[in-house]
This record gives sequence, C-alpha cells and structure tokens, in this order.
Amino acid sequence: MILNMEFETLPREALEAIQLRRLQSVAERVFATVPFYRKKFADSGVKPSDIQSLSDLRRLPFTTKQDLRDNYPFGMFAVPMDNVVRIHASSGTTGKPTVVGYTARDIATWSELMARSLSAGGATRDDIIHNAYGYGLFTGGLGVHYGAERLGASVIPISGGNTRRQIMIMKDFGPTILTCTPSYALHLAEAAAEMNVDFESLKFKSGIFGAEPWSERMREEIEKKLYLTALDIYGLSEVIGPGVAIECLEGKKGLHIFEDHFIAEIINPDTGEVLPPGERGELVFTTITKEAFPIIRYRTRDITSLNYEPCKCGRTMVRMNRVSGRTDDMLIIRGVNVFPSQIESVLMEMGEVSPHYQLVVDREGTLDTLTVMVEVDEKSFSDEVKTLQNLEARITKNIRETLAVAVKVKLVEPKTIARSEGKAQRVIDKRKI
Ligand code: DLL
Repeated sequence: MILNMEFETLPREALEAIQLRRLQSVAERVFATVPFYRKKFADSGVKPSDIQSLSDLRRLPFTTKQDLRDNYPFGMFAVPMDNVVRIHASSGTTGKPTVVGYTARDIATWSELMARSLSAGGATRDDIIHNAYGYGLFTGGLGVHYGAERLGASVIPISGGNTRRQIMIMKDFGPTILTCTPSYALHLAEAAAEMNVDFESLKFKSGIFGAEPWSERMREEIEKKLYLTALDIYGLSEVIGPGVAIECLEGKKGLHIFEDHFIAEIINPDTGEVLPPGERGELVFTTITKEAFPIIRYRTRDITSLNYEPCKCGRTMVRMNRVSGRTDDMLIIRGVNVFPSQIESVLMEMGEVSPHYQLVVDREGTLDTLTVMVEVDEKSFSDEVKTLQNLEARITKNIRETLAVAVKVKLVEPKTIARSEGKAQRVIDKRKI
C-alpha cells in the first residue's frame, strides 16, 4: 500500500522541482553552519548559489567515511547540540564509529519513511511487527520501531538474540511481519525447526530484511523456509538509517528510493564521474531535508544501478537494484575481483548446500588464497566421504567456471559456522591478523 500518496507518486517534474528547492536550501545551510563544508566548497571553488539546476549537484565535492572520522564525533552536525534529540553510530570494522545525530524533525521524517517502507511491505495498523533488528546505537531496531508506531501497528521490540525465546513469542503473540537481517531470518528458521515449531503454522505474511547484502537465491530460501514474502530494505546510518529505499510487493524488483528526501547518483568509483541511468557503479547520496546531520554527496561504497522505468505499484520514485557488494568488500584473489555475493549465488544456485557460508582469505607466500567454508545438511554429511569429495569438487568447478577464480572448498558439519544475530560476518581475512 502507498502510505503517502501525495509524495510517493509525484510526477517526475514536480518531484525534481521539490528536490532542487531542497538541495539549494541544504547547500546554503551546510555552508553557513558546518566549517568542514565551508572549507570543502571553497577548495572546490563552488558556492551554494552556483546550484541553479539539479545537474549542478555534481559541482559539489564528495563526502567520504574518512571525512566523518576526521570530524569525530560531532564535528559535522549542522545544529547546536541542544537541538539534537538522538545519536546513533555505526560500528565499522576498524577504528572509531561513524556518529550521526537527529533533531526532533529528523526523527519525524525518519519515522514517516519507515512507516512508508513497512506499508510498502503490506503492513497496516492491524499488523503485529516482530522487530528483531538490534536496538542500540545501530539504527535498525529503533528505526523500524518508530516507523511501526507511526504507522499505528503493534511493535514487539524483541531486538536480536535470545533466539529460542523469540520463537516462543512468535508462537504466542502471532506477529504478522518479521523485521531482521536476512541471515538472522535463516537462523530463526533453524531454531524453530530445532524446537519443532513449523513456520507454516505461524502468522507471518511478510518479512522486511536488510542491513547486509543478500542474493535473489537467498530470498527464495527464506521464503521457502519461513512461509512469507521477503522484501529488501536498504539504508545506512550516515543517510538516516533503514528506510532510504524499499522494495514494493507489486514489483519485487528493485528498491524505491525516497527521493523527496534523498538524491541518488551513481558514479564510477575510480574516477568519480557520474554515470548515466542503468549503469552499475558506486551509490552516492545527498540528504535534502535532514537538519542535524545533512550530508552532501556521500560515497556509500555500495555497488548498484538505478532504474527510472515506471513501476506497476504506482510509485514514481527511482528504483535501485539489489546491492551486489561494497567497493571495500571486494576481494582480489590472484588478480581476480570477487564479491562475496557472487560466491553466495553460485553456492545457492547448486541447491545442495546450506545458506551458511564463510570466506577465509589468507596468504601463501605472495599469493592470496580463498577458502570457501560451507555447511552441508545432516543428511549429506553422513554420506560417504566420496560423495562429499565429489560435491566439493563440483562447487570448486562451478566457482572456477563462473568467476574465473581458483578457490579451495571445504564442506563443514551442520551448525559449525557462527550464526549472527545481526549482520553476518561473511569474510574472515587472516592476512590482517
Ligand atoms: O544497516 C541500516 C539498516 C538497518 C538498513 C536495517 C536496513 C535494515 P549501517 O549499519 O550504517 O546501517 O550499515 C549500512 O549496510 O552501506 C550497506 O553496505 C549495507 N546494507 C544496508 N542495507 C542493505 C541491503 C544499516 N538491503 C550499510 N542490501 C550499507 C545490501 C545493505 N546491503
């Protein structure tokens, strides 16, 4: 269902007029209030008044994660602290977290966008939302929570973890919408099976999964095991949190970006050049309504492409395709670029292994090696050694043929790969240890 008919279905021209006005205003605002932007604009020889059309956006400089680190923790806030009502942070794998702030109006905006997202996934005020995204500095838990309340649905703030108890609550409270990471969704399915609880007997109709990359095959697996329609939700704390973009039930093909609040661009990650619609590259966002933490041309490092074709759901907002990986997740194995999601697709395609896998990167002499650890189910694991060796050999061959990279495949016993309650750790890089 479309929650905000007025904005979500705006004709392109009207939408762009709003975007331009808001862009001009945010450029003025950051220039006046954030020393970082004032200097960066000056270094690039650009003034807010140079923004006369939407295409002038590309005259503004990019903002990177490093810029946020250099201004840690509150240096990029555009309002005094007494206007900030909430602080979130994303952990990041190295160094200090990235810190973001919200005014009361920002929280209202975010809640509306999350309410729109839940609504796109079929939620109404009659639904019960089992929210297993982590509550805390991570934006997932509270982001969904406020959206659910804004929509008028009933939210169960279960957060991540304590998995067996989650299953009991699901049985007893009868939630109809599940929100968590896709990897945790699979973990929930596994725990339910151990407790002899059949997801078919639960009341879920849809699940809104995101915060980490997942493949189309993974969607099929989740839908099959959890008896629900699985939708992809995208967001990042630097931009607002979850609710930047959402798939719709009708299309289930690409995620609508809420363009009345964010302008998306795709660039060539090596040159910074803006790419034409449809081409794959790095996603860049400019927030045009945020008050406490506006961000100009933020390089997300996420790789995707944009699709401006109309969607049958009626929303006019551009769709981003499923994120296929991050520029900094890319492994270079003996000169070949490999994204974990590509390996996942090959594994899932074969249908003989479980969706639990981990990639171990190591170095032998001067060469990088990649070992794909993947679980098989109980039944296959008790098969003869020869059968397992044969499966290993076939996976190795499929990966070599699809990705042109030589990997070692190691089949492991069921439940030996660590389960995550939030974002799954797919890559273990032993080279850095
Ligand atoms: O992950 C916000 C979020 C919470 C999104 C709940 C969806 C659901 P961060 O912790 O800042 O924020 O991480 C942001 O996670 O740049 C992507 O690399 C990745 N990511 C988020 N959603 C998706 C998705 C939250 N649907 C980073 N597909 C982003 C692929 C995703 N990657």
